[in-house]
Parts: sequence; structure tokens; C-alpha cells
Amino acid sequence: MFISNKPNMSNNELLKKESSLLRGSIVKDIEANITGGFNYNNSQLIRFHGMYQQDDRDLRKERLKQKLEPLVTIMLRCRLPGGIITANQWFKINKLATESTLYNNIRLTTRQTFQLHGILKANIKAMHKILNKIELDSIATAGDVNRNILCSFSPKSHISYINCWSWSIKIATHLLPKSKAYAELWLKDKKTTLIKDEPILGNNYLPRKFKIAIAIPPVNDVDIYSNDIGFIAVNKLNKLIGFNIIVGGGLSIVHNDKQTYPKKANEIGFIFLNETLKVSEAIITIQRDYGNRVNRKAARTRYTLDKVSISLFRKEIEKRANLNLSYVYPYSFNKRNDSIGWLKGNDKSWYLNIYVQNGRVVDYQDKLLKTGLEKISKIHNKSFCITPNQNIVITDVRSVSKPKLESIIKTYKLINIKESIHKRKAMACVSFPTCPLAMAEAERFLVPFLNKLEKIMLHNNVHKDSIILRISGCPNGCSRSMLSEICLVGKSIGKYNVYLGGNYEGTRIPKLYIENANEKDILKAISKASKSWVNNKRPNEPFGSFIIRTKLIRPVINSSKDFYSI
Ligand code: SRM
Ligand code: SF4
Repeated sequence: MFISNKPNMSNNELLKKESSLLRGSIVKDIEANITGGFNYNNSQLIRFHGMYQQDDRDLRKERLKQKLEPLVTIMLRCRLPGGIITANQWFKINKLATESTLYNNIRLTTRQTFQLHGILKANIKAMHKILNKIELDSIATAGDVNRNILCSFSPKSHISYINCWSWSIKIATHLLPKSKAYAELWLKDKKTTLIKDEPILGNNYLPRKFKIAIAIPPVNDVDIYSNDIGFIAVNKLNKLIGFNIIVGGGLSIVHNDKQTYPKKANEIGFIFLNETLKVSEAIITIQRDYGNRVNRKAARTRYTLDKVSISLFRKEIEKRANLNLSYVYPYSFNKRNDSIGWLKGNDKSWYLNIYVQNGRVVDYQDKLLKTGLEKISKIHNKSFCITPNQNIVITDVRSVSKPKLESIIKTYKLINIKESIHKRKAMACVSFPTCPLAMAEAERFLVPFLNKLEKIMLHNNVHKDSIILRISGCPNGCSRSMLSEICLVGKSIGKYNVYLGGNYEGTRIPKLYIENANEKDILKAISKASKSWVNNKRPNEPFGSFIIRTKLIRPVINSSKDFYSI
């Protein structure tokens, strides 16, 4: 019934197979102080332990001129299902970022966790030990495994939210690698039991990365359609009863390679809560067994699903999980962005959402964000929540504690009412200088670009309405730009492809509008389209919907067929 794999597996497959469950010869590389990095194979394996080998691309030329090898450092990404981190943990990781990294900042990610860039190899073990002491780790935040699980931040439906968040932890724990390599390599003194097999992921692990999110309608902050598995919460009488399941979302492409396409996940069926773990396991093992292990660019679940058809995939889930999937319950989304500022949850606590430009926690001239958060972490005995929009929420604030927080907010200017709505809704990926795959600037380009765009918008009278704009420095699309209303994808330094036609709710993939454009041409094109929108839109019609209704772009309905058609 299913396709099977060919024998000419990709190099990564051999590497995983011969790694002794993710050990390789990492231990030798940790000790070798002749180089600041890991050999190629080990640099791939350390990803499964949540680390990437990088070098600062701004410094490359200068170091080459001086005949120095690149300054190799490590980026570490923590595991944080649903983005919850206690204030005490934040205090400690802030200290780590300040004292033990070259960049002195924390980067919040689009998958609700944080990264520390610029760690020297000599400091890695000490860092993992500190993380371990505060009950954090970086297991499986990268590599061919299930990555950090997202969960909608939704205090307005607090009981359902807490339930969903606890499911994000249960699913994450269930699908975690069983190998003890992480503890052995980085925590050393921890005793480990001998594990010979990975019962769920398999000893060769998955063909490619795997992503899961939980959404609580009507909030789609997690961009549920971009995940390999999406769990959409179904509530009855305010009680979580189960999930609608969607499968096979993913956003990356390779420029000019029509074999690759972004795709929104397909609906599969409804499951009750007690079926969640076995259905997760069924889906991930189908992908494990039938995903493409020859071509990594066509290895994500969406390509497996499109090859075998939704109906066969569904039958296989039912067989493996030993259940019958019911029809999906009706649901809809109407919101993706965070509401910045104070919000009252239906548990009567207060929640303060602080906008973090590009997810970069650093002290800005007009906002001492890093110091302000550190001060809050000292007095707040509850948690912070990193949102899928790269912002941070101070959670569970009692009314009596509000004044103390207000005073810190004021002193460090953590809430700035002058920040424009466009900036608050926009996202950019990390890109230069640390990302080795970057083709154009993203994070460093976003704000100067928006400053120019906003002047044009003001002139065109578009300033009251907002458009969701996202920039990725390459077609991997880490800012989930392939689900935005205006999507910029880096092609080369200063040049971007512009895609339009995504919608406000994040349920439609955009399509190529202009290719290889510089900043001036992009501003001109957006100015024209947004002017037409503001003058001709129907009441409350979002930009992306207007673009499709007026046929500036034909909608993407079936990605594999019409993403590239004109
Ligand atoms: Fe990503 C690779 C950063 C979310 C698709 N991503 C990378 C690397 C690790 C580059 C590399 O392989 O060496 C980037 C590190 C840059 C740096 O210096 O920090 C990187 N990705 C990020 C983050 C930090 C972007 C951000 O600004 O927040 C996000 C970290 C998420 C996390 O905490 O786990 C991040 N990446 C995403 C997303 C969005 C999402 O998952 O919701 C996507 C698109 C969704 C998807 O997976 O389809 C995404 N990243 C990729 C891909 C393409 C994967 C594919 O299927 O082909 C790569 C390249 C790869 O894996 O080969 C990639
Ligand atoms: Fe790097 Fe490309 Fe991801 Fe941006 S989209 S962080 S440039 S891999």
C-alpha cells in the first residue's frame, strides 16, 4: 500500500545509523582543544542535543584577511514545550547569556523557546550542567526528531489553556529520544542506563525534522497549518474533550526547485484526549517508516502524505493507533497576533505581554528590555511565557502585585505605546550574522525597512489598518513568512522575492508576486497594492483577502499543483 524507500540513502542516514544512538565521536571533539569546533559528522550530531556550530559571518572576511580560521561558536536552543519558563529559570539563563556568550543577549524563537548564540566549545559542558540544575535541557530541539512543541497562549480560556499546555508536555515527553547520549556527553557525572533501541523514533531516527503544535481556536498564534501534526483543541462546555488533527504542514522551499513547495496541513479527523499519545505515535512512526530517506529536501511529512494520499494516510493512522477517527468538529480562527500590554485571564490573574522586536532580548536605547526582564524575574515567583510571535508574557500576576511590576515597566520602558501596529505584527528570522544559510538580511533589515514602509503607508492613509508582514533571509522560511500577507524571502544580499495572497488567519499560502527585487522596488510594489486596498476594500476586508478577491494573485489551493502556476 505504501511506497518504500530506495537503498541509496542520504549521507545523514549513514551518519545516524553509525552514531551509536547520537554519540558519534563527540566526546573526542569536546576534549580536542586544537580547534574550537566539531568535525563535520559530529557537528551534525550535536544538533540532536540542541546545538548548532556557527561562525559570525560579519567577521569572516576580516579573519580570512588575517589568516585566522573562522571564530567557531555554538548556538544552543532550549527545550520549552508551550514556551513556559519559570522566572527563576529566566534569571539564571539571563546570567548565562551575560557571562558566558559572546553576544550578551537571548533570542526568542518562532517556536516558543530561546537560543543563546556565541558559546565557546570550552564552556558548553558547564552550560548544560547549569541548565540541568534548573531543570532545563536542549534535547531534541534540532535534528531529525520531534522539535519543540508549540501551544497557543490563551489565558482568556484559561482552563483549556492549562490543559493544552500540559498535553504539549506529555506529547513532548512521549516522543523524546530515549538515548541517554545527552546526559552522558554533557552532564557526564550523571549515571545513565544502557539503552539499546529507540522504540518510537527508530535507531536511524526520523528522515527529517518533525514539528507539532497545539492551537486553541479562535487563536492561531502557533500557525497550526505549518506543522507536521497540528492538534486543534475542541472544547465542550468550556472543557477540553479532544483535538481535531491536521497533518503534513511545512513551509520551506528551495529557490527554483519545483519539487519543493510550502503546504498547509490537511484535516485528518477528531480524536478524544485519551487517544492523543497513540495517534501522535502512529503519525510519527508512519513518517519514520515511509518518509523519504534519499532526498532530504523532499523528506518532510507533507511529501509523504502527498505521495500516498490523505485517505491512505488516515487509514494507516487508524490501523496503527487501533481506533476510528471521527469527523472534525467545526472550528475557526480569527486571530494570530499577540495583544501587547495587560490582559485579564478568565482565572482572574493578569498577564502582561511585552513586545520583543525580532525576539531579540537586549537593552535597546529606548527600552531596557534585558535588564527590565531580569528585574521582574527577581521578584515574580511565577512564570514567563515565550509566545509563537517571539514576544514574552509575564504570567499569573495577582492584582496586588501589579503596582510593583508597573513601576519596573515604567523605569525600563518595557511597554512603549508608540510602537506601531505593523512592527508589533511583523516577524523576521535570525539570518545574518549567525545563520550559515542566510542569503539576505532579515532581522537587521526588518525595522529600517518598516520605518520606510510606514512613512509610505501614512502618506497612502494605510496607517490605521495593518498587514502581517514577515521576512526570511532564505527560502527555509523560519519566520513562517510563507503564511503571511506580505512575505519577503531572501535571494541574495539586498534582493528578495515577494509573495502575496496569504491571509490574516494564517490559513493560506501566498504566491510569488515579484522576483529578485531590491528595497526600492519592494516599497514601490507594496505601496501600490496597499493604496489600492485602502481605497477599494470592503468593510474590514484584510489585505490578503483583498489581493485574492481583486485577482492580483490567484489563490494557492493545492500547493503541489498550483504554488508555482501563474
Ligand atoms: Fe529554522 C534551519 C533558525 C523556525 C525552517 N533555522 C535553521 C537554522 C538552524 C540554520 C541551520 O540549519 O544552520 C537557523 C539558525 C539561525 C540562527 O543563527 O539562530 C534557524 N528556525 C530558526 C529560528 C531561530 C528562527 C527565528 O527567528 O525564531 C526558529 C527556531 C525555532 C525553534 O525554536 O525550534 C526557526 N525554521 C523555523 C520555522 C518556523 C516553525 O517551525 O514554526 C521553519 C518553517 C516551518 C517548517 O519547518 O516548514 C523553519 N529552519 C527551517 C529549515 C527548512 C526545513 C525544511 O523542511 O526544509 C531549515 C534548514 C534545514 O533544516 O535544512 C532551518
Ligand atoms: Fe537562516 Fe534561512 Fe532560517 Fe532565516 S530562514 S534563520 S536565513 S535558515
